[in-house]
Amino acid sequence: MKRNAILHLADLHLGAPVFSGLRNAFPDIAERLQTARDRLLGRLADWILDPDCPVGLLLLAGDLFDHHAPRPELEDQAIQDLSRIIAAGVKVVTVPGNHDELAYPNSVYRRRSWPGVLVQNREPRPILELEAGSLFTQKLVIVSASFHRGLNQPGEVLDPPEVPADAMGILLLHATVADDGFLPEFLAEAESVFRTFLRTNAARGYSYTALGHIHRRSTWTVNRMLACYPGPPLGTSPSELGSGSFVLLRQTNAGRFTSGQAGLMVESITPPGLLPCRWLPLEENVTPGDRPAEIVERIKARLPSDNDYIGALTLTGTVKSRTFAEDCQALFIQAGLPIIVAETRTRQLPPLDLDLLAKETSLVGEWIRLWQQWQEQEQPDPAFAEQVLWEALACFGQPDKSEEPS
Ligand SMILES: [Mn+2]
Repeated sequence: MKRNAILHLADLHLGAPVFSGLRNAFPDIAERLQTARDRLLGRLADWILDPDCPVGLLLLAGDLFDHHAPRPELEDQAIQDLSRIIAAGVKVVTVPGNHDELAYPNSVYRRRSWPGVLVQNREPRPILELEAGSLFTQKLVIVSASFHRGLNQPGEVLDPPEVPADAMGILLLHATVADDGFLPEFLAEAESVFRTFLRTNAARGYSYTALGHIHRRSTWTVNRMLACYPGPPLGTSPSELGSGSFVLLRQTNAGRFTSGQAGLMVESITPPGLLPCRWLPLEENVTPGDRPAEIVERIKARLPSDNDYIGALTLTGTVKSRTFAEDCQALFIQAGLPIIVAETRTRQLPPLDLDLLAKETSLVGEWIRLWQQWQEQEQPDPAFAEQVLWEALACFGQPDKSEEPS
């Protein structure tokens, strides 16, 4: 197959420790996730080496490593993997990020010669040119810059050069997008990264801004330029699950205008075998009558049949007990179900004074008195009676009087 696509990676954060809650609850699965993350480049290299793989250029938009001086075996492995990719005729361009910054004397990028093109210039300038027909039908120019702590100002705005008229331009940056309304404001504040205005880049004639730094997959079209943060394909924790896919940039049809300039398109792909495990977001609504064991059963019924998922469960609704989430977590561990009760957006009910409610001259009071009589006469299962109570109170709107959990 002709190699006519660009693989745009960013924020792999190799070596970043996986969520400690997962390690405590399911050590084996945590280890599996750690390995899957840390060996991602090796699996990518295997895929890229396949003659059917369309990737002809690999762009690494920063934070390949979680630390500027990663464990030696991680460094060796990454250099080997990238060297294999390059040996297959695929160009590789790496721009350091703020986690794996170039400025440190012991930076991974300074210790020995880094495979492929390493971006070291502080001002944006062309760092790679590919002739027309070698990857895309047009001549391709990659422009990039590397942030140097102490020499560049935090949040420094980049001023990229115009793209030559005869070429297609790609801007490769570890940066925050500074245009109004693109990112939440707190993200665009000063950090040890550049800021870039997508509208400026589009006006300078770029067809694509290959971004890194923001971990949530985002794709924009600005005028006729595309821009994308790929984010990590496999995250470290329930608060960062990862996209589960990779970003491939293709030329759809030479000369035909589609979404981007010169017909570029961003494709999300998940080649088989590349991600040996994945986070699975789960959400469950809880009512005060629910017991943790029932939640576990309900979740169990919804789980996929494979063994490659790690559930990240968000509980919503109203609970009676402060330890509801912990109790659910303990049951998931006991049942051997790889689910982390990640986030609870539940409210806790205050203790109810039923005798006081029963004295009310209201519909609720009348109902409580009937409910108490029914229990005396029929002796129903107490758990069932309680569920009936909470369902009824929910209908009366009673739980709305509860306090927010502190
Ligand atoms: Mn970063």
